[in-house]
Amino acid sequence: MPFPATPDWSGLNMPIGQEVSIKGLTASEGKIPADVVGAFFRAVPDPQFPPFMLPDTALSDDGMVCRILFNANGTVDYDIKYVETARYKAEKAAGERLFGRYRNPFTDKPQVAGVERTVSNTTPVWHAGRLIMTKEDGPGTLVDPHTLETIGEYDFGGTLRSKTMTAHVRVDPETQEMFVFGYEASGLCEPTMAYWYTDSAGKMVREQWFDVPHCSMLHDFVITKNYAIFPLQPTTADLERLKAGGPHWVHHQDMDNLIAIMPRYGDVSEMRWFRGPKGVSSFHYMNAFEDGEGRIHFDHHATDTIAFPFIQADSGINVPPQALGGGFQRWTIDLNGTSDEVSVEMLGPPGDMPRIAKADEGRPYQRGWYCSMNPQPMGPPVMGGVVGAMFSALLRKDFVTGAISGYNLPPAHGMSETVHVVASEPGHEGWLVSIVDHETAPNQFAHAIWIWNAGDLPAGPVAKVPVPTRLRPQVHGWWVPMADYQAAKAG
Ligand code: V55
Ligand code: FE
Repeated sequence: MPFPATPDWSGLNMPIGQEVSIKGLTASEGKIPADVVGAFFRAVPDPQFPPFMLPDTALSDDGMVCRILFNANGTVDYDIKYVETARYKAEKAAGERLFGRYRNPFTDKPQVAGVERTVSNTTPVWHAGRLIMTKEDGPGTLVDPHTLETIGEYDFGGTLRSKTMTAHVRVDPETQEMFVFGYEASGLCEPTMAYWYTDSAGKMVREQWFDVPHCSMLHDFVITKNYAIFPLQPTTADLERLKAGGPHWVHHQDMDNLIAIMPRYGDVSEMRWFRGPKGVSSFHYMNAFEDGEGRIHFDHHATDTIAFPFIQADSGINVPPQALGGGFQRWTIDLNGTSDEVSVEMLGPPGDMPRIAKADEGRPYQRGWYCSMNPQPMGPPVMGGVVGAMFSALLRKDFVTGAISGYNLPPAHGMSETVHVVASEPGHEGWLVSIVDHETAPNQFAHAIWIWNAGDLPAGPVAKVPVPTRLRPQVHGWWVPMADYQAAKAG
């Protein structure tokens, strides 16, 4: 089945379309640390069928749920299966693509009118022993973590009213409550948002709705010990544009970032609004915390304009990935101050896919890690993933000393987001685990799991485990310790 020869579906992004199960992989170099025992879940976009309307984007590719299981005996099992969403099932039955452009139901074939369009391809969320595959345009999909079979749409035990759920939830490390939001909560392009949280068992505590000034993209959010913070991006949706067959998103270089903040257990009527720099785009937030003097700090990767090439094209913007300005930044709002503007501090070079130790969520923290580009590239980046280029460096930021240290991948290597695994040794910073892709010849790829000591990235990987099958890049991953994985129930 031919796919369009665009970066979304060629090279490393060549669709694979196969459910695979390989048991008993072992390290080819180094040794898997004894702490690394558990399940590394990954959300992998991989389309069943080629699009019938162009341009289109890999963001609409069907979701696959991948599990890399690190066994106590040092072997590793690799499994990947489609997430059987309503959309997946409808297209599988028809034997062809039925859904049209990214987040535009007016371009769908008539027989799927009203069928849920989400592909659950963004983050495998783990909470209270449940695995929920997510995408921000629809409900989550519950998956059995042991069989990887799809159970169905997840509505928090019949309680959730929001039609959408973010792929970026936050779990409090002390209470194990899960904090969640959805935008376009009442329907397509509607300026409504939902905010809810559950108890440690995943039971809904409270869902509230609020109106926003415009229907804005909101890919991620942050919590602190006492607050929930919603960063509205200057990227907006418009129903009339969709009805005319147009794109979901247009980025506005002259529009403010808007930051909404409320007490995380409070009422939406307590929400306050702050303004960030115009036109700046951020997808992923590393962390946020309070400083005890009324200031809230949140750390994220900002670019001077939207990074996605397809949204740039729809917005009359043309800045290739390697030319994007911006960087790793700390934005601060002062709840006791008189200004509604955020202040901006530079923290480090550009990158994305931030990772922290789960225990640091929403608290003052010393260190975080993220993917970046080698500042002295040894050749062009490996092309692939939903943004178009793979990362070639892994960085560690120490917020106490200010130091940044890291590791550059060898030439023709690219990496995805890491997961963090806690170490049992006191004072040890833990381990980072990621898939590394090696372009061994034009359009030929070898893949391996690499593991780093999170406290000593320059030493290079401590173990490499080759995976002898073609892998498509993930969007996000989640680490689940073995005891939690084994204790999980399916439903
Ligand atoms: C992102 C990813 C998505 C999406 C919207 O990383 C934004 C950003 C993989 O799906 O639908
Ligand atoms: Fe994301």
